[in-house]
Amino acid sequence: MTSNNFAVIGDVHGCIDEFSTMLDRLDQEGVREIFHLGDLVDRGPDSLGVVKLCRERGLRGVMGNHEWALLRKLDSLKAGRNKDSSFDSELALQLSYDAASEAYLRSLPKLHVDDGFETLLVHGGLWPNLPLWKQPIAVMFAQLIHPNRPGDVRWWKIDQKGISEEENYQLGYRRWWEVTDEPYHVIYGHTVHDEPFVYGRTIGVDTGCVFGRALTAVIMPEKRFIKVAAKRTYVEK
Ligand SMILES: [Mn+2]
Repeated sequence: MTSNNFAVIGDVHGCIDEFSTMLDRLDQEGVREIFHLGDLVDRGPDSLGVVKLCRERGLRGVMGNHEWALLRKLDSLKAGRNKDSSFDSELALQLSYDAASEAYLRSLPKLHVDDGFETLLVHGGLWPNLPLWKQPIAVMFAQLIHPNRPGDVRWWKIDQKGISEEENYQLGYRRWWEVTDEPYHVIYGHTVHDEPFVYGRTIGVDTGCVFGRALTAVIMPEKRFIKVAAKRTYVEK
């Protein structure tokens, strides 16, 4: 039986086994359509296998910061500027031999809006007081954001410069989901939560599969969570 709902899967990061198990589970649920939230690639065992499965299954989704970095790396390699980015060259090289997967990743938008279900998908997060069409590329990176400075992000907890969350708060940064004014439901990944995290109308579904925890999907509009436990710890957090 097919119903009029849809499912959104959190960050897969190359965890092909858990991803295919999840697709089977969602098929059993009879959801109308399955979406992903980006960060399909990198860190885990089979990044391109995951992209291939997305293509074959016709999944739609949004771009994550790891796809963005991978494509930038590929662009650098093609232009003969290998030193532009620290991203794994091996994966970029593999992608360069798979035109269909490259095209699929390049086609991913930074936001997906479903007006019927009043739901928005984004990998990282949003800035308040900014229309969707003005949201920066950094929506793929958002965790702590500066609400008045679109594009200005810091990592949650400890950022790349070793600055604590408390110090970042003193500088005006906030967890994006605490300051969003988006009226639709916002489903996001990127920030690893221990459990699926509902705050206001935001729903975080990255539960750290590649770190040995679980792959999570949410079925909308019921807000029902489906979890597939990680088979093992692929990388240490
Ligand atoms: Mn991410």
